[in-house]
Amino acid sequence: MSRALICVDIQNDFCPGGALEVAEGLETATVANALMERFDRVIATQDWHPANHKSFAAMHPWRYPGDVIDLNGLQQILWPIHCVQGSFGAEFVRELRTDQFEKVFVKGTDPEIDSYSGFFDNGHKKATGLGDYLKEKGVDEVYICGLALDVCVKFTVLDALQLGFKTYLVADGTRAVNLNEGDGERAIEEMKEKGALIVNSDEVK
Ligand code: VGL
Ligand code: ZN
Repeated sequence: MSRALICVDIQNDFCPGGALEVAEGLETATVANALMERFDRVIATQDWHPANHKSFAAMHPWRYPGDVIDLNGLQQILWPIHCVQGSFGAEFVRELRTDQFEKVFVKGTDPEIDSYSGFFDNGHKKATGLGDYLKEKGVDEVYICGLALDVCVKFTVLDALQLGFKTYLVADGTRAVNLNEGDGERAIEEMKEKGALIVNSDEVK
């Protein structure tokens, strides 16, 4: 048995003061840091958009963050400009022990399609390499924390389940955007329904 901790998008733009701030987002770094030494390997994902990414409302005249459009056949929520490659907002938060990362997988690099999951783009067309990497290393259990619970963490968890990993959500190591009230709780329900195990960090031995 080999297990990995996957830290999803713990980046400045998703923390208070950032472009797409999540309340208490920084708490996820504290939890992730405390968990790292209990794992065989620690992997991170990083939202890493080109400046012209079409998930940005600013790319679409008269559209605003929160609007939903059709983007190349997929429903796309429009977001504020965030996690632009090379920007401060795209950096991992300073508190995060990035020296413990064995490998970082970037996502959202194609301007024409978004990528919430750390494994695949939203159309499930291209893989980031994370799934193959974990299989190659013999990982069978993944513990997932980070940002945001109701967006990228949720889709990363659902893909991990589909790929056959025993998948744990570290609930106290995530926070939700809550575009709509209750999104975070609904995300947890959906993950649970689809087979994810919900734990708190103090239960991870
Ligand atoms: C995310 C919205 C847009 C996330 C990324 O990491 O949860 N959310 N891009
Ligand atoms: Zn993004």
